[in-house]
Amino acid sequence: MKIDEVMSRLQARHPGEKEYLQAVHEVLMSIQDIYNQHPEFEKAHLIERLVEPERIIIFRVPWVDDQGQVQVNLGYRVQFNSAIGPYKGGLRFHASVNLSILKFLGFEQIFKNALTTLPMGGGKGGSDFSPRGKSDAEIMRFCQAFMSELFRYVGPEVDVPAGDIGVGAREIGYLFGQYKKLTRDFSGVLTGKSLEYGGSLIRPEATGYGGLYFVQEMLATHGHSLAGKRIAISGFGNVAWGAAKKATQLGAKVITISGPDGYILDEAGLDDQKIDYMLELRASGNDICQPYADQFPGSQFIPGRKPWEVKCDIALPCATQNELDGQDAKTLIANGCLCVGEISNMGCTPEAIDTFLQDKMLYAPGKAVNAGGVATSGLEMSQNAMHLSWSADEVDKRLHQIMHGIHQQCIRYGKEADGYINYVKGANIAGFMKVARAMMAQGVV
Ligand code: 2IT
Repeated sequence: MKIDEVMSRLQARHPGEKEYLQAVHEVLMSIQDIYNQHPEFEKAHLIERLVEPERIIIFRVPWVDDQGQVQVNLGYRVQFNSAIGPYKGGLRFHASVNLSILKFLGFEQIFKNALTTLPMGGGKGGSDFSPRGKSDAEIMRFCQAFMSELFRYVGPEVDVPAGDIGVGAREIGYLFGQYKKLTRDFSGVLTGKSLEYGGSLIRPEATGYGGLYFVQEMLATHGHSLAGKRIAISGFGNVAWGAAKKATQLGAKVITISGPDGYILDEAGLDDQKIDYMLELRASGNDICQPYADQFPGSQFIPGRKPWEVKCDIALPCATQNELDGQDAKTLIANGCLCVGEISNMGCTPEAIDTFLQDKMLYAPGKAVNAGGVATSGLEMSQNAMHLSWSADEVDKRLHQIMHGIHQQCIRYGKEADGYINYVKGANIAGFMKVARAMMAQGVV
């Protein structure tokens, strides 16, 4: 494989899709050595097939707002790879959504899902619809309009969407209701459902919890634990909430959260009350920093800046792609940061990743660290298929085991001659090898 040739062909075919090209480039860099040891992959043009989605569905989503005006959004589902199971991955509703974003997310999802060991292919979807500032009734009408088209292409053994940014339990409920009405089929077609109709305990917490279980394992390789560590978290949504909750339970001190308007520095650390308040902030659909600072005197709102300038032991990006850049990486290192666990998808820019790897920093990428979310979705699918539900303890135990397994796979494929664990390489190779073998077994399809 010649990476430059693959990339220039891809660039010519998909000009301007920069997040997608970024995600592909990172994986190709990691796998090139092992790929070149398998001439049968090259002969089967495996890479050329892997980098193109099996199918992309794009549709218009017309809906009527509270003023009676007709609105038109775009809806997408990228069915990227089904070599190891039905397409699986979230739906993102955010003004920034476009094909490049969903293709990068879908591509990452293939390897992440492979790492979980559960039978799930990779997919992603969403819309440029922004739930921010919309009424509950508008959100319901939008979700119904979105599913009125999507229902033809999904199903419990075909493609199982879930939440992502802008899609939580409320949206999943409206999407599920419309799917059931149209198909007369009550099935596990979506995950992230509420408990009463087939959801799994621990799914809301799972991305953050799994992230912290993984970070615990990373720290242990250097003889450290979470107790007493200062943690900088970005974001304020479901992922940041779960991460803050588990970090605090494990004895660490979470000193920042952030929103689009800046970040909160709370030197006293988040406690149960503050963590519960994060849920209210998220549900409000407003900016979060000023209300938090007003609610908890002693905390500081630092407008227009990112939390990576704060002196911390551990940094956990929990917001969105490319939220931590090369300069942020240098600042973290200069401030003595020990460990960066990416809980957002592709939270670090390529420059930031290079900086961490050159510095032999404890750094692990989203597709390993945040895989607990989709893994627990996989456990929700299992429970739905068996028509039963597991206790919180049972789900949490399985999640813990899965995260441990992912960490082991990263060591197996990522440990370098000097003992440094390159988690980027480890996660990419482990995920890729499983998918590659499945694709080889299934022929040219
Ligand atoms: O990025 C992700 O892994 C998710 N948004 C969760 C996907 C899922 O199917 O639970």
